[in-house]
Amino acid sequence: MLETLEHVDPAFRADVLNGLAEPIPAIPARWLYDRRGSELFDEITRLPAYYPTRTETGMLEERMPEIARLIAPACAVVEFGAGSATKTPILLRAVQPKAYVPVDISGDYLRESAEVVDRDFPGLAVHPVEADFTRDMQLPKEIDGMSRLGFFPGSTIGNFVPQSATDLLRHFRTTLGTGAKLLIGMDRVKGVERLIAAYDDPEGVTAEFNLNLLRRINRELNADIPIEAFRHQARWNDMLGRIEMHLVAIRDVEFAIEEARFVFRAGQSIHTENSHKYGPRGARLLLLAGGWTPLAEWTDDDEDFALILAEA
Ligand code: AVI
Repeated sequence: MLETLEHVDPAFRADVLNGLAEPIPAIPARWLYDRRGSELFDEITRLPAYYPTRTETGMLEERMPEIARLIAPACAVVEFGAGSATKTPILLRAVQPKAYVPVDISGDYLRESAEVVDRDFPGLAVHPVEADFTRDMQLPKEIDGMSRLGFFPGSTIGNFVPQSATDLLRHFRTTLGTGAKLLIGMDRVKGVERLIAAYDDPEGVTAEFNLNLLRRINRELNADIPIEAFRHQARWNDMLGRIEMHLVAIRDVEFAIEEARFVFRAGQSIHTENSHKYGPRGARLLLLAGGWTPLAEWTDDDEDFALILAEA
């Protein structure tokens, strides 16, 4: 029988083995996004309880003429992330840049979405960059000298703890240069019930998204974690202003990952994601600490989500 051995990312292995050995076990959220994880996240964005994507897209549609007036003239749009099939075209149609630079670590996904933009926007130069945007990176020389707009939608900034979020914003500033602008989406603080529902939906898609991390560990790292011994939990951490996703052991459980053995007591958890929520002051302060001066801010009628335009 022919077995296909999946390529093991050494960084994944190190993050899982080190993270589970910590006094408070935790695995960085970026490992939630294998192919299945990305499909499940896509499904999450369409759930009735998950308001951020719907709200931000609606705001982009409604407020774009006004946003575009403040952005002009942006010759190059640099998107941190591969670009969403719905949000990116709204921005590109309104801003009409000369160049579009999506930056993403996942080459396949990046190329697929860049091809769609290339097809739908004839005359726009598309320069995809396969890179981890949290690390040092080089923008294509074709956009040298062009005025730049960074685009970071989806409240992805919320998945970084404030210290890393500030580092990331500073890094965007260095990458884009002085005088650049940044359009960023940030989820607002709101009632705990709605937040919990958004991260623990009745359909169970977010639970599946979280548990998929254990399936990935079993498959890629030759582990034997009994998936049914863990359950998904979304917690609101009021002190730190964030939703946390955990995988909680529902009974005492022992498992092996390669040669390492782990024991979890019932009730112990693996912390898998943070999603920080910001009030208006907090959001602006974060941008300022990251080297960006807020210029304008838009929210929906319920003030669930904010889009902020800032300048370097
Ligand atoms: C990608 N990120 C902005 C999502 C969020 O809302 O923090 C990830 C997510 N996790 C569970 N649901 C959505």
